Amino acid sequence: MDHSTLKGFPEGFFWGASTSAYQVEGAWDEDGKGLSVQDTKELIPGTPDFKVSSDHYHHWKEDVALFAEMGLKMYRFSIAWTRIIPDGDGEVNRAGIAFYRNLLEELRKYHIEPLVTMYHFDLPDALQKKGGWSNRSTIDAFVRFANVLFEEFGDLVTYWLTINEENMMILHGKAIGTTLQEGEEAWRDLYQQNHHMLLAQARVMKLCHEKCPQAKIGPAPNISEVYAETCNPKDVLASQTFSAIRNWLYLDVAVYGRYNAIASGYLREKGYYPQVEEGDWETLKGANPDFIAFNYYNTSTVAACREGESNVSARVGDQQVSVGEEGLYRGASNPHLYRTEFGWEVDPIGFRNTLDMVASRYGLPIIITENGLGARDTVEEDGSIHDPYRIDYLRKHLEQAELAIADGVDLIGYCPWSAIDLISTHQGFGKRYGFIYVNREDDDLKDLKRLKKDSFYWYQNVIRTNGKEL
Ligand code: BGP
Repeated sequence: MDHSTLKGFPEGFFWGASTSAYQVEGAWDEDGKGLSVQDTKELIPGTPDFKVSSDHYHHWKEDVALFAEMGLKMYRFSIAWTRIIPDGDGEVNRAGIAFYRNLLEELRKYHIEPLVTMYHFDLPDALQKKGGWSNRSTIDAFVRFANVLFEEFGDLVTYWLTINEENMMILHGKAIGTTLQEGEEAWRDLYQQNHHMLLAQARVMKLCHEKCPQAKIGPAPNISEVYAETCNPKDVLASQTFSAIRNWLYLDVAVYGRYNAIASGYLREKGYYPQVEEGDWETLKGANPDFIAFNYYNTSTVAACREGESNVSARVGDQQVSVGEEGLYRGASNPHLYRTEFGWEVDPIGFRNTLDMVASRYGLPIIITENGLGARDTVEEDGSIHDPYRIDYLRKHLEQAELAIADGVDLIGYCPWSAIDLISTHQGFGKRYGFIYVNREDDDLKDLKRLKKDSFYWYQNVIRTNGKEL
């Protein structure tokens, strides 16, 4: 809809930025930290390990000062489970607690609201060796870990996120490290893992409300509008099916405590429906999230399968991962969108569509926890970094966010990916997302110096003007 006037961004809007522990911290085995699945997984050839990452563990003070200079009102980061409980369910590591307390106090010093993800792709390897999320006892381990977080940091954290991109961990289990298997057995197992994560999430949300009544907690999946390639009803059906499997399976459980009907039909048809134990539905219904957080990079476009062809990526354009299912949907390209140098489609209006859709379905406040452009940056001789392509991407998405607010979406925060350069999940350090450049390459750690990109100054002004100047 067109709006005669825009409301602008609300007072107190959380202008933020995001990172995750294993992609930014480094210090992979320091101060008692245990190994996570990210430390032990087989690396994609040509990509670096996560031993040093951006070395934030040793630069956190300097980094937070830069976040404050940029004007951040919120910083979304994750706590490494393996720093707090190195083997996942044993002794608590005081050095890990101290690191995050210091970080949180530093953020508070600058009036930056922390938004803490409890688990971002880095399951303790010791738990993985016992079956990881396939093993129901991992639910108890996660609840225990969350309990430690509420007790140790409850005085410093108001906004919590449970699990980052659970849907991507299921749909791209091999790339993210959730599974090593392939084929039907892998899918059956992944949907059982999913059920366990959903239960773990629900129990942690309930625990949060009991232990920290002033706190707010939400899920953090990756959500995107799924377009039908044409208005052929068969293509529309395919897009609805894929959206149920990709989006609503996760959010419907998080908010309503029930499996989405179409996703259930799919799971039953394929023989992937998980084992549900007595009391599970009650547990799922007890979650009651306070807000929805989601990551948004792009949309998907699908069509009905034709002659058995099938290829669609849940993150369309990401050439490394491509899935599709015969009899359900196949990938289609969208002629209205352009792609980044890494092949990701860019769809700012799709962002508004997705915001509108999530707001209409769930009626909860929304925080965007990731959105951004991965690109190769060049440092000029004088140390400046001109990244107009990143500014352009973010500006276009913020314009759409403002329109979504006018549409009626209760958007309370925007945390683009990423606050500072870090390692991509599977495409190395050269694929940069940050407002702050970190001087290292994939195979050369250099001096890890921090440099402000043009986008740093641009975002600083956006925040200063509360989004009036984009
Ligand atoms: C999301 C993850 C992040 C981040 C981002 C960018 O899926 O939550 O951890 O990495 O995508 O993706 P990539 O690093 O693959 O470019």
